[in-house]
Amino acid sequence: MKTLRYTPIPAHFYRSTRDALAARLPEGALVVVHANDVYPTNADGTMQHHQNANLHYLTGIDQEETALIMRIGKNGQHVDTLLLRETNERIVIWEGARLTKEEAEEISGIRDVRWTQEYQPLIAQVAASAKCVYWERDTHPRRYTDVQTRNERMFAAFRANYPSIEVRSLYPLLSQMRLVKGEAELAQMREACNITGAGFTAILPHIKPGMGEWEMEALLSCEYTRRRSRKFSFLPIIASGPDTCVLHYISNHKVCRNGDLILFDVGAEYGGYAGDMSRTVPANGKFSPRQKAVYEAVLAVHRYAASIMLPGVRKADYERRVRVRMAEELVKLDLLSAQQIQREANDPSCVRKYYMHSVSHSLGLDVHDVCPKDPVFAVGQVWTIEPGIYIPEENLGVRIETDVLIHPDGVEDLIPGAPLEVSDIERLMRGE
Ligand SMILES: [Mn+2]
Repeated sequence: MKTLRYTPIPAHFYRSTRDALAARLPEGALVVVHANDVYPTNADGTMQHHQNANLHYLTGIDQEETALIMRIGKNGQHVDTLLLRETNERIVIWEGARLTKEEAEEISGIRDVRWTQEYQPLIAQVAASAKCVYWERDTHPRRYTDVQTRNERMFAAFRANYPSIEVRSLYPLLSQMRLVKGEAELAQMREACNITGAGFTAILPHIKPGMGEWEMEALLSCEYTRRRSRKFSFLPIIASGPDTCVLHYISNHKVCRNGDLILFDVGAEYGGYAGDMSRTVPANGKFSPRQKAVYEAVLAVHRYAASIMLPGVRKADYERRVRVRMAEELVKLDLLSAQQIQREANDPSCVRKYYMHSVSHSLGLDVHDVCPKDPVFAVGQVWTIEPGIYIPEENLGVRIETDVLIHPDGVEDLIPGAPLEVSDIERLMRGE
């Protein structure tokens, strides 16, 4: 067996995801899912490969130029073929060995593994009898890109050759399936969250005024990598002073000053799954009275959100109730007036001046994981809880984010070791 940096999920999980998908599809359907491309930079450079999440979910194969073809038969029966980039001596010497057919079978549970050269003839063969095709095409509502993905490129070629085959959307089905995590996935997510929290806690005693945000990024990267994460699960946000109010600040280029807050929104990847955590700490190790008041307000809203994230609750209603709770705190902080709130008691949009994002997103193989349009909380789902208050006129922003798993009676914090209370943060920063 090829050894990986992470412990892979057993193949029976991937068999179960393909079985569950096939059970939702009509007889005669064809499913095609390709790996993501390796994107070029300049000259002979490339970016690090990032696998297509749906391919990962259905096969566990984290290798470029991979494709999955499923033919759906009667009563959810299915015949699966995995196509792999052929490995050769030159590739072994320059890039290291790629998966053999045997290794790919062991990871994915797919017996029929072929080299990619067989892709076109196989497509020609299966298209002849297909009634419809479910092609992997990313239709995330906030997706915006000019870049054609490998799936779109392969789809365009397929469309040109087989214009009469009906095309249906695979994305909503997989989005629904991926929302509830399997036991094996939860093990990976717990590890991603453990690494995310433990790495952060480990660097806290080293933070001092005068330190560069990039130095904190370097320390975190070291802690995550030593714990077998392959990369940050998204570009880390380490924002001090005024940039605590910049939601997606990623340049991490400033030196933090005495009296600044520092907002960390960071996560480690493990085995393809994402951790995602935010904490806000004082550069000098001690919150000022105002910083503490804002921090406690965000923490109170966080606790409230966690208490109402229950199975059966519509996410949209949950978000609205959190805005109502946030409004109370903003009045206490003298940021909004009681009159302003009264006018919109049921859903105070005035909170958006200081709290402009939503409180929760689904988490999994993707950081902003796929999910249906109007989700309802259910057991086995993993969500972030991340309220924030941002006051640019005071150079003061606070976000507190945990990742939680929904149980029948409430949520479980998947990053239990990372400090939430002011006193715990200050104690850890003193090195105690
Ligand atoms: Mn998040």
